[in-house]
Amino acid sequence: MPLRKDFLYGFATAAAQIEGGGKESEEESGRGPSIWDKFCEDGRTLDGSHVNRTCNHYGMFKEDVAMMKSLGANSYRFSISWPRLIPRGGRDDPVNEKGIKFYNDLIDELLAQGLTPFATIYHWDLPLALQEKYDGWNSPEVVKDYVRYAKLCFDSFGDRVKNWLTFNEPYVTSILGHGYGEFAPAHKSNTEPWITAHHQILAHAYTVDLYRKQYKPKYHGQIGITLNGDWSEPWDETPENIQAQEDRLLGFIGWFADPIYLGSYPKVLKTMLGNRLPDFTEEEIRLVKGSSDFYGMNTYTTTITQAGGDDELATKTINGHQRKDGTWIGTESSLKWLRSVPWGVRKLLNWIYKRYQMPIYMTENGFAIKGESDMSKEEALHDKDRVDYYQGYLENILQAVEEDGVDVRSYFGWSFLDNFEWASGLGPRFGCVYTDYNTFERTPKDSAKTLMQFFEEHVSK
Ligand code: PNW
Repeated sequence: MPLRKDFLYGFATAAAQIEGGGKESEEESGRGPSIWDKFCEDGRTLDGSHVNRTCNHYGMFKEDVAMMKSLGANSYRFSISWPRLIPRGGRDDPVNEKGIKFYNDLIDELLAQGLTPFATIYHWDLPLALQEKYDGWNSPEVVKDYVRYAKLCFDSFGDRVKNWLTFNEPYVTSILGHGYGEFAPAHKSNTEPWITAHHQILAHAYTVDLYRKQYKPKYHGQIGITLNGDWSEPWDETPENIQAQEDRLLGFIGWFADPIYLGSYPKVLKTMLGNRLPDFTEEEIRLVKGSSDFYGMNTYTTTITQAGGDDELATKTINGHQRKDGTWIGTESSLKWLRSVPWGVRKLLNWIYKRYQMPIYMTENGFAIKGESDMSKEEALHDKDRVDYYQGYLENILQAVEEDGVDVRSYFGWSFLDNFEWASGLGPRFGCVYTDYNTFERTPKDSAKTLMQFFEEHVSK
């Protein structure tokens, strides 16, 4: 059985990582600062780079859409920037009409070229004013402001965007942004991750409720959330390591997916975290349970879990020791977590499909090659490690669909362009298309062709 006729495929990006716009453009475009502007201005990016200057997608979106089209994509996953639409972010704050126009133009261009828009409402760029006003995701106030922002998105773009993601990877916001302090807003805490996650889940649920009641009946779109999750293999077959592996998957993926698809946080989290894990009221859980029309999945790698980890953020068994196999191909040292492990994606797809029983939209998967930023452009265009990564992952995804019966409905490679890789700056290059950061010239790499050729061959006509 080949992939579904209506399978969506293409590339994924996020606003803060690609829009930039060159010198002074933010003032001209009216975008407000996000927590990532402050993160950059505080000198926290590895190479000193700034979200203000990335790929100039803001000025070049037409060329970008044309390139995606010429490569053969049938869909595009992008994110909408909250501070571009509402510079100060709050529910009573003014709207930036230039921001609305930018996304209208992008969406119209996509549709004119025959690409299906797949929009993420929140991909990490919280308006800075909300961080300063009430401590951002730590405050329940953010839920109301988020819902108003989402409503503006539906009112402005809902007639043309039929595929919505409320949040990208709330795990990363909570653990890296509010636990380890490696991402904006750079808080180090062993209580904030669970509070900020809780507020993201509630904001998601209220937004989905709003969409289903007010927009779905007229627009017939679908809405869900996308969660990151990586497979983990037990260190050995002893009961303690098998238990540690299961706890790892539940503490990582189940933390969000269990309440959303099954109606409560995993027991292991409650046991381990005690009162650090907030409770949902009965009314809230009625909204949270079943609040995603599909399972949105971002995945990159695999680990091996050994019981008895020492993660001070949670407790020992939630994370366990996360080990790697020395033969797995790695990437830049700033991305320690990323290894190419193609067989892991098939196991993960099966685990997710069995536990949550939802159609799966793969919304991110990709690789950055070690040393790519030091390569000449010519070298970087022949990105063999990335081609191998994609071929390996895609074969395993196909097996999960054809042999195991997993219902996969989309695949977006991360990423379209080399772009701003958050705290790592412009160093790691995840793009299937090469970005020259001086001229903003784009050139497709071999992997862009590999990826699109695969779908050309395997999607039913
Ligand atoms: C995802 N980790 O982020 C994001 O959705 C993208 O914006 C990002 O560029 C891409 O993956 C590549 O990193 C992650 O530390 C960031 O495990 C960090 C982790 C996982 C995902």
